[in-house]
Amino acid sequence: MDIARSQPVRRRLAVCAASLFIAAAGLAGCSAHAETPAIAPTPTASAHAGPVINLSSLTFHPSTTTVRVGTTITWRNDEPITHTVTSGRFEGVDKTTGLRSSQDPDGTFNAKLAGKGKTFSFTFTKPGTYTYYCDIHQGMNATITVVADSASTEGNQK
Ligand SMILES: [Cu+2]
Repeated sequence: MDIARSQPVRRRLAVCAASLFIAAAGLAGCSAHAETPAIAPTPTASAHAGPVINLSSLTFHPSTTTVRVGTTITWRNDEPITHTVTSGRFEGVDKTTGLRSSQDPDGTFNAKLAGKGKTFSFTFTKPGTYTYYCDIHQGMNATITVVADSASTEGNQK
């Protein structure tokens, strides 16, 4: 992949792409787990274990995830190559190839998973939309949506 091409050129396209991801996240939740238990009010300030996102076939699985605030997400590298889990904006994702044209880390998290079985966990303490990517592979682009405690979630609660 040509990192040198990573210029912050197409900001408007990126906004569109991010919106699509959000829409996709909402749709995905409708069918994934019909039997999601009701969300009971939880004691505040205690992080709880959330979904595991797998890194395999040069992709984040799933690429869109919605969790409740306070959830800890774990990423696990399932293949014998190095990936990163890097928060930040990515732009210009090609609809056909899935490859982005640029990336811009924001410093919220940045982990290198150097080989199969390596994991990284991060607890999301503020609602919002968090985009992230693998800074090595331009096709690895994903989004976490963190919703307020009172809202429903579509995450794979363990
Ligand atoms: Cu990668």
